[in-house]
Amino acid sequence: MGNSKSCALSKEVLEELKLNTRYTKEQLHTWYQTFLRECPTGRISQQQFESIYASFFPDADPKAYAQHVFRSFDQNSDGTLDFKEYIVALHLTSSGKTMEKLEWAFALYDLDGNGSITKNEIQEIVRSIFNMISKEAQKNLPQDENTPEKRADKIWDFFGKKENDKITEGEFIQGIMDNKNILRLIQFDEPQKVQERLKEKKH
Ligand SMILES: [Ca+2]
Ligand SMILES: [Ca+2]
Repeated sequence: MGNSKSCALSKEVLEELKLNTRYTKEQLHTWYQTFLRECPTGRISQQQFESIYASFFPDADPKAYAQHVFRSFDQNSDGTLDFKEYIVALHLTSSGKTMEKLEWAFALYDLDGNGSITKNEIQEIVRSIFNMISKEAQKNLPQDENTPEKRADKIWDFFGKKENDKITEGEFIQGIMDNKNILRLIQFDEPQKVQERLKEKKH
């Protein structure tokens, strides 16, 4: 007997996702089925999200970073990722346009969501990124960026900011567009790899 709930993806969500991502209706339907199978509640909790990261980075301490990434994906701040938020995250990190990715990076760094980034916020994210890098790999980092503090200083200097200044979203995006070196310093590309592996699972 057919299950009437087997394709409960609402038309609104489907249309919105089709509009904002490059995914087809068929792909979205298929992913939704898998999503529901793995997350029967239709939502990914922060704990589940953290354990996904933990399983991908057994030798690191990805908890803090996973929490920050989770927050940046949880658009309505209800503490869970629903299918829509999940697909937008997948799209952003794997195939989004540069501008979308930079907007997301800004949201990641803007911890309190007040529309500007302080040096403290930079330090906090950079620290969580360092927890993802093995001690061995940290030894190979350039002298002036081999601690979270040094790297945060370097980013701050790139933007030509004084200690208590703030970076607005416009400055953040423009700064990175003007100098791709900053991109390397602010990002950790593993989320993309995580997303890709998740995506493989969904096929
Ligand atoms: Ca949410
Ligand atoms: Ca802020």
